[in-house]
Amino acid sequence: MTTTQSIDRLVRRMLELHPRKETRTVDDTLLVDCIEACLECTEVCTACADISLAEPMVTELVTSIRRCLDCSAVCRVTSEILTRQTDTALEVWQAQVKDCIAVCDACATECEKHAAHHEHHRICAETCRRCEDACKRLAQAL
Ligand code: CU1
Ligand code: CU1
Ligand code: CU1
Ligand code: CU1
Repeated sequence: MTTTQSIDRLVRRMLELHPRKETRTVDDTLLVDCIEACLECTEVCTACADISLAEPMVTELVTSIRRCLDCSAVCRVTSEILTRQTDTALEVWQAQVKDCIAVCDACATECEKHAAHHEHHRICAETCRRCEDACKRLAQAL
């Protein structure tokens, strides 16, 4: 039997299986929320950039494509680095999350400009804002 697990349950389960989970100083929910938001942002920004490439007005979307590609790359790496729990260097987490806040804000700001005429930009901007918020909440706890 195959069961589809929601991504937040899987992320939470894998964190629980870490042998050193008792030594973790960061609240699990903040961590899970941030990893999940980053994974969503990676997916949505990748799709947003790709959809933009196929739009007839693509030359007007160059900046948003660039922002989305940067955002998806940084969010992907953030989700990976936050997933790793063995011998965490907190200063690396802090720097990574700060970078993620910056790219998400830059991407959302650009995609918001196109949100009124493109649904994919509206979804992308909202997803990036959610990720920015989750990263900020985690940053305060680091
Ligand atoms: Cu993020
Ligand atoms: Cu984005
Ligand atoms: Cu976008
Ligand atoms: Cu993003």
